[in-house]
Amino acid sequence: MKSVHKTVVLGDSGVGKSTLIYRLSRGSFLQPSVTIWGEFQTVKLSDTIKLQMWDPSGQERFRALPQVFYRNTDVYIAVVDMSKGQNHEEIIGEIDFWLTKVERDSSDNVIKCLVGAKSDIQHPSALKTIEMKDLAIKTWNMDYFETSSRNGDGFDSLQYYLCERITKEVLRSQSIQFTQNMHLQGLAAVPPKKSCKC
Ligand SMILES: Nc1nc2c(ncn2[C@@H]2O[C@H](COP(=O)(O)OP(=O)(O)OP(=O)(O)O)[C@@H](O)[C@H]2O)c(=O)[nH]1
Ligand SMILES: [Mg+2]
Repeated sequence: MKSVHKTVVLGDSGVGKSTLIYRLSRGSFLQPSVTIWGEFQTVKLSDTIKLQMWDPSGQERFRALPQVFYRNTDVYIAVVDMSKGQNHEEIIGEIDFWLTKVERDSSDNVIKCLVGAKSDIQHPSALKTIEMKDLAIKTWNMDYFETSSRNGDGFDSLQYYLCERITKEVLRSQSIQFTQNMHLQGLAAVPPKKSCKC
């Protein structure tokens, strides 16, 4: 059973990716420095689930990361900044840019969600939670969570969601593996054909 799941956190510079990873791993807020190129670290989500979290820089000048950074992703978390007050089109444009990087090399079973970060300083004209949920599900078939790395709001729901989805995915792939093994054993049990006597 796979115990470490590659998780890529995506979004423009300053949306709050590194603080989100820090909050997931340590349960607290750290004033980060801008990410240079990309970083990764292992985060223990539960006793059985670890995430290897990849944190690509959102800055324009570091966007040429090799595709290997995004390859074989099990989970991706797309992040938008709720303090900006962006409209539908702006959010779609921003997230689509990042999704094209991961979706090129990810399987249909990848777990994905959208996070509206910095809920503690949400802009008055930011889309409401219900509108964000609707946008996420209709545009990308993703679930939506609102978080604040500053005060920890929304992290319980996000962690619960990730644990539940990953556990289901692990069980699903184990059951496929089990069925394949049974099939192979079944084939092995078939008596060999009698060899030709001539
Ligand atoms: N109020 C508030 N500020 C936040 C929150 N999360 C991040 N910030 C601030 O937003 C800024 C950017 O956060 P980062 O986590 O560095 O953003 P990033 O997406 O990793 O940015 P890059 O590394 O440039 O791609 C920092 O000044 C943080 O202090 C939050 O939940 N609430
Ligand atoms: Mg960063």
